[in-house]
Amino acid sequence: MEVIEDVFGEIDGKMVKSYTVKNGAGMEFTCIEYGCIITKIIVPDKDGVKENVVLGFDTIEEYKDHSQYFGAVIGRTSGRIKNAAFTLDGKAYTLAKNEGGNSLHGGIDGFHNLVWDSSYESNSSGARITFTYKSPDGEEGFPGELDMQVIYTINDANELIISYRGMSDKKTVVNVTNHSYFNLSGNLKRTVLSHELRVKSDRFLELDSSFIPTGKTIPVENTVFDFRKSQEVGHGIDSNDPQIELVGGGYDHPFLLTTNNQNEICLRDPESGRMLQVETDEPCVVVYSGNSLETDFQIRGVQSQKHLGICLETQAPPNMINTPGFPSAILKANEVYSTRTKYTFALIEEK
Ligand code: G6D
Repeated sequence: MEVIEDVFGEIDGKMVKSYTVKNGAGMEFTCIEYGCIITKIIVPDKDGVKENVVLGFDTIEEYKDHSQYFGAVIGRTSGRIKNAAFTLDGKAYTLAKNEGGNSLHGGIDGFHNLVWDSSYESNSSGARITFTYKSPDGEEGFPGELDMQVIYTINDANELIISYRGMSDKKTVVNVTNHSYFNLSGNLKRTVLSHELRVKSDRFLELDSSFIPTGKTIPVENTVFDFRKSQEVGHGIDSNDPQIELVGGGYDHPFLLTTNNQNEICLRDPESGRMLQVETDEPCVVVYSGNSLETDFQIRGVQSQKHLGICLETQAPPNMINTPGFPSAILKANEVYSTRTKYTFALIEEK
């Protein structure tokens, strides 16, 4: 499979490489060493027209100036950690505060804002791009020296498999995800409000005024959070559900998954015929409908706007280190952190 290595740009004097993979089924995938960002995923529509289906830029400067984590790896922890603090084995840790008094998405210099080392392999069945980073003990306030790997594998089934692997010399917390904004219309022709979403989830996590889970789970039954059967993303956006209104008219919520590795999530765009199926070994997916996308810049010539993309951030529920009774994303010293999420791009008619 063809892999094109190139120079994407430079940050603080460090060159940032890009990798573009073209498979035999019409998919083209580009990622860069800065934040392991996925900058482009091109797949065909029902008429064979190949167009990009993620929010992304072609320059480092635009990512620095406008990106809200577009396509980036998120870590050490995804979501928010209340008061940017937690206690582990009786020891209190204070994280970088980058959203009011809380920690968001691993802090100011979280994984999204670092230049990773990289390598790639390619053969007739697929291509694999491996990003590595050694996070020093205490980086952004997190304990332990953490060796992290992020691996993107692309094959001829139009599958993107993202595998995360980490090991720390001290007990710590790790909860990594990818923050791609998907838009299956092709080259951002429309918002995602007419996309249809299905999620295998019976309960979602209530958020507080800082968008941090309260620890209470809410059944999706009879709410606009019920995506057990495919529903338009926009069907609940204007509802007066207090949780929809809280986050600015949309979704920004962790959904607890009822299965793993069984096509937990399906996003479809009937107009283009494109479909994205997602399966994961993670317990939860944060569905974020791009509620806070700004309107004062363009993305490859398209004016940014609210709901221009939807994020499907597979992960452990955020802030669980501070919420007893939930999986807490604790990684013991010298144990392996390992998770995997598969994104399959297909056509609605095919399935
Ligand atoms: C907003 O609350 C949301 C987050 O979930 C999202 O990741 C971020 O925008 C980009 O803060």
